[in-house]
Amino acid sequence: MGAPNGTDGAASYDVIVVGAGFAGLYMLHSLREAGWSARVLERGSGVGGTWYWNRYPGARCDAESVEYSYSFDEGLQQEWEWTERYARQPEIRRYLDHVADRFDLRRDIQLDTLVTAATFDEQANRWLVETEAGEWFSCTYCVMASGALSECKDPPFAGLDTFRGEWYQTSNWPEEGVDFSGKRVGAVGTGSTGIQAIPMIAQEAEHLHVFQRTPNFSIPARNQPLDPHYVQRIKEGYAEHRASSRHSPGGSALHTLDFGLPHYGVPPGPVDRSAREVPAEDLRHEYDRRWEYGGAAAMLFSYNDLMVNEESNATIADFVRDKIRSIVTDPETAEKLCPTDHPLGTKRICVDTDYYATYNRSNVELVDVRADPIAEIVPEGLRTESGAVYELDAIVFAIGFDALTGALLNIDIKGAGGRSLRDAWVDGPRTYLGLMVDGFPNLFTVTGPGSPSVLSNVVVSIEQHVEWITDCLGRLREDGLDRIETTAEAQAGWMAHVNEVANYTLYPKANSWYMGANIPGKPRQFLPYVGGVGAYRAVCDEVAREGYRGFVRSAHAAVVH
Ligand code: NA7
Repeated sequence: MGAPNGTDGAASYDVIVVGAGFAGLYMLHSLREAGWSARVLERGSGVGGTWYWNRYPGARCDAESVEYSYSFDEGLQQEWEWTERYARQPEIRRYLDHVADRFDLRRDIQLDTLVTAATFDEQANRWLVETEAGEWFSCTYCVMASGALSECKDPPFAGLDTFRGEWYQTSNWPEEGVDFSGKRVGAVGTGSTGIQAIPMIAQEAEHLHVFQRTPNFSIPARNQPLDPHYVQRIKEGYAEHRASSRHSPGGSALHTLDFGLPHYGVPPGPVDRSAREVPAEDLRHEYDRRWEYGGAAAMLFSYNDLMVNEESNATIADFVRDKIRSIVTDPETAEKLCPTDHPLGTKRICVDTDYYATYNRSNVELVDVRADPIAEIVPEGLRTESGAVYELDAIVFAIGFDALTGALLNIDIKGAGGRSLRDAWVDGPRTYLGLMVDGFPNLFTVTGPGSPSVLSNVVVSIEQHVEWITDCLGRLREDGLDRIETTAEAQAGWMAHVNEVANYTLYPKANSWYMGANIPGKPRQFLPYVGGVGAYRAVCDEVAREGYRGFVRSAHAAVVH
């Protein structure tokens, strides 16, 4: 312990992995299989990452369970039984616990360990990783598997400490749960999280005020228990199915199936046509079919120009607004729930169960805090700028995350020449392929900014990154090398490409967390790579085949102090 000026005394590994979620668990397994010594440092008291922390009522994945799961082990994917079309948080957590046990991962995972700093010692060619408890670890390679949506926003409201009731953050929910019966509850935030939690809290609370700043588009999930025959057919073709997902735009291949869920039929696939060419009646019929099928992918991947042409996008946005008006009985509330400030899909589209219908309940009230912003929290509840006071016994904050960069910048990372990542990214993140940052040798990011990450079925993207990194380290070892870094030119070229592709789409038109717009002062930049999972994989594979184009590989182990 405690050797800030060198590696003496620090526990030494080939690789330190930060985070034990989907990414960290597979990274550890993959590294071990390749013969590396590795240690995973995880701040939670259990494995699971996102799925460890987000235990709020209604927490559920909005990608389908048969696809939102690992594909790297045929035995695992055959033996695990998902019970619902969209898995609930406790089920995903059980799955990740099972994975940790099945592959004997726990002995190399250190829980309750918050990484606070990582410093590259150029001469020793080693990273020194420091934890909050003052422990030190030394490693040749460091992999940040710290999550794209893991750094939650703290409530920024004055007076919170004076509140007489209880308040909760969805992303740090009490393990034992919360009983809202008989309580007057306020919910702040109507993104994917709020939209899942609100219908559940409404069923329990005496009264629920929803404080909405910006309405979001939400599509019905149409969740259901999984039919055993459907699962059996998926499992029979799992290997091919997963291969198709890896080369698809979004990491999902459900639309390639010729069978589907009972009652919902064959998943609707993309239509290779502009929505502008389709007569209004046919459009409505097609969108209706997809609305009934449920889920975001069926809606977003319908006509081929929805995400690049505003006129086309307006056809689907109008359709969803009409649905909202048809579900919500009070016309004024319905209008407040209709998003009008961004094209559909440019903010992360939500997937819900009975979200809009919840506003028909007599114990639920929508408060527009765009028109009358939250001024402060007061002992008895929440006060808006107009002076209105909403009396509350509990407040639930579902106000989002410092996405993609938050978890990385929370660690004091210092690379070559003592340069900090915070300085390097002061104008926004710069990476090569979302995998490495110029000036930070031997430091990898899993699903980092500049990679498909949150714009994909993220488990597919995680597996791709983990396998690419393990192959990369293996090639270094085979070639007698122990250092890899990217170049300023390669990084600039990749960032130009990331921006060019984003600017071709409608995504930059929204004040979304994809753009960093949800964090005051965060530079505006489209953070993930929108070129698609399959295309991105092809680039990464080609880079490796061409001797790691855009990277410099070298040997440093011989340097002795
Ligand atoms: P999101 O999508 O960032 O949503 C956060 C919500 O909280 C959104 O409605 C925000 O309104 C609202 N918010 C944030 N700050 C405030 C303040 N200060 N006052 C009022 N309202 C506020 O986060 P989620 O957790 O729902 O979803 C994140 C992702 O996690 C999700 O897409 C899935 O991939 C999993 P705003 O839009 O900023 O006006």
